[in-house]
Amino acid sequence: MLLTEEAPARPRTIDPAFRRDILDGLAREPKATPPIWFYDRRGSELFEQITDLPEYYPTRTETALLKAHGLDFARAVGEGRAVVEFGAGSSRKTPHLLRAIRPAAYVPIDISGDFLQASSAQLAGDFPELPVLPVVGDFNQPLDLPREIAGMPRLGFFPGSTIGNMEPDAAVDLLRAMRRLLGEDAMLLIGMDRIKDRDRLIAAYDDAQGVTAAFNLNLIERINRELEGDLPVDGFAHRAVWNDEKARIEMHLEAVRPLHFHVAGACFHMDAGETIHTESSHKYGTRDERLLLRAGGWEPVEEWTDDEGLFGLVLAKA
Ligand code: AVI
Repeated sequence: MLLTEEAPARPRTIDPAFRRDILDGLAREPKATPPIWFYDRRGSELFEQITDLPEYYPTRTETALLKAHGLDFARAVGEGRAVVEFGAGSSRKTPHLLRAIRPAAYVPIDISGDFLQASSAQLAGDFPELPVLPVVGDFNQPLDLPREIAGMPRLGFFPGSTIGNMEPDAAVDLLRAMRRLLGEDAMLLIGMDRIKDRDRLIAAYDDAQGVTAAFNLNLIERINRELEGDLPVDGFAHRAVWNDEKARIEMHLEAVRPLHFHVAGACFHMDAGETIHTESSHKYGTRDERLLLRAGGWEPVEEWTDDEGLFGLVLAKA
């Protein structure tokens, strides 16, 4: 049962937030741009391909955990909650959770209206009794939940270790905002990628087929297309680096020669070897996970992980 309002028409003009973030990011020392801008249509397709790569263990491992522990979730969470998924994307993992806990409603939140409509329609077909109430929006900004779930206890679902793409301060702010949005009796099921062998981590972000490189370089093409840029795509190389001090994989676009280019009328220069830092993907020890959740106002109650301890699914309560 898909309950939705018509999606607003997509603006054809330059997105002012994209323009501002890219111009600010390129003017910064060192250059750094927020990872949200990877996800245009092409970027979202490339990300879907990444999730199937042999080197990219997170999606496969988390999906196996969701499939294996349905009875545990049902016991720990109970039936009749409204599931609110943050950044629902293609929602490929969600059916395993919905089947296990039989919620009273499902509220997927995503910034991409097209993607959300398609995946919500698919889920509504697979779960005909379940009210599916999509919300188009940025979950980093204040949001309203649909009136239909007023009074229902909620379970927030934030899979994929998307929390890891945020700086620790921003991650804490988001967890607090989720706590406020979901209310007093809420629970949160969150995927958190674990610290592990450095080579395995780097391979996951620099795969042999070059899909992650294409995903990173697509940002250059998007800037050229949408912001009147003239960055030479062959002037940049994809780099994935493990930053041990900050326990994170960093993706960079490195200038392979001195570069001069323009974006939205502004001129930029890069020396050979200089980089644009395009994404951080933080990884967590078990203690880090608990500390982060507590700082965000959540008390961890249970955790499931795979045999190798690659990835954790943590259940927390408000
Ligand atoms: C979406 N996010 C959790 C992915 C990650 O693993 O940090 C994005 C990604 N970047 C490169 N590969 C995947």
